[in-house]
Amino acid sequence: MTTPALFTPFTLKDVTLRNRLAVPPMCQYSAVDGVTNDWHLAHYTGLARGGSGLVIVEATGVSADGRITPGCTGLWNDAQAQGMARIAAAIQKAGAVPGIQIGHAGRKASANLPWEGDDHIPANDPRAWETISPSAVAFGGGLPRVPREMTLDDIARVKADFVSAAIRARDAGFKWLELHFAHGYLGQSFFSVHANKRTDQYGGDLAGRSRFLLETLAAVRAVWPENLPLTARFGVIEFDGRDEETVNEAIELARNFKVGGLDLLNVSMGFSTVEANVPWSGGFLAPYAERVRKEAALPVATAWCIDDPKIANGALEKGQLDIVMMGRAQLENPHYPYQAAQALGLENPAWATLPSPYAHWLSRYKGAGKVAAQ
Ligand code: FNR
Ligand code: 536
Repeated sequence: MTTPALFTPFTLKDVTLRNRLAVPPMCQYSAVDGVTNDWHLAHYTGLARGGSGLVIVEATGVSADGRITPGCTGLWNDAQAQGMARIAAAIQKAGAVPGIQIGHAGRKASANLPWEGDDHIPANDPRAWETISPSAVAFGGGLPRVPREMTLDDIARVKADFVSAAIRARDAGFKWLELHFAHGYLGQSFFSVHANKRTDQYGGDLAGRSRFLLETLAAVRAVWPENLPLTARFGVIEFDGRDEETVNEAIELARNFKVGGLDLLNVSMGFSTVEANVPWSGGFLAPYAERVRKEAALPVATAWCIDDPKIANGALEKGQLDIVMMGRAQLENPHYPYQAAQALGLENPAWATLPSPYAHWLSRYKGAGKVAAQ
């Protein structure tokens, strides 16, 4: 049989993924002072040995105030980088490409863990910290705190923090970097008309609202190796009733990302307003990813509710996507890629890329009843 598209390799720059299934970044809220621990090591190793081609480590703060919650990981000091180096090595040993997402949470920072409320920590709580955003406009809902409007010095500082975190990610051994410009955090807030009311060069028209994103990309591109993929996650749509305009602007930004050296866009949603009305259903973001892929000529990935291997494979075969990200399905079952392969008629596709302690025995006894005598 011909290999289903989901299990064909994907090459971007000097990096080849063993298949087109990826683990998207997913916060574990389990770090202390931004430093990873045994939980993260076991979690990411398990996901990588499950067979996905790419494992992207969770949203990692470029600074202490850039974390979403006190349990989020960071990359602003060497202790954090050392922990991350162990994770990158473990992912690679298990045959997946190690990636990491770095970001700043902006006005959604300083929040309680999801299972402890998912809302802002009260400003007078000693665990809280000041939140910053392009404008002094709150997100609302459970995140009502009004952020401080960023000064030009704040903007320069955050860009420099992205650069330092990218250098630490590079030196820790990650081969794929994703800038978190999505989900209503700081990057998305600069782009969003809901969050950005600035009247200076970082607000206003599309060029103004794109400036922080493009300048951050340029600064990171200068330190991230040219031969390794530099990608971003970005919300191209808000589902807020002005979607055509937002998607058209997002495609224009994607073209400029490409000019600025971006290698792939992980197409997501903006989550910049509590008024959003998201049409959840299997693969519902794929048509928007396809538009970016065709109209901006950028490779794309997307996630969100694609847990059926046939839908995933179909989106690839139709040319809508280059990579499919599956989050919750792989939390539920870290061996999901093997089962997806079997569902598509392929048996054990990732054996060859597993580390020897597994690959030797599995391939040796394939078809020999698995208990063959020497
Ligand atoms: C997420 N998501 C997410 N997204 C992101 O860009 N950075 C992150 O750190 C996180 N953290 C996170 C934690 C947890 C526990 C979940 C479930 C989700 C969103 C995630 O990457 C993915 O887009 C969604 O889960 C949708 O994909 P699935 O789960 O429908 O395949
Ligand atoms: C998805 N999430 C994204 C996160 C963290 C938690 C949940 C991230 O990008 N770090 C999500 C965002 C907004 C609304 C619903 C779900």
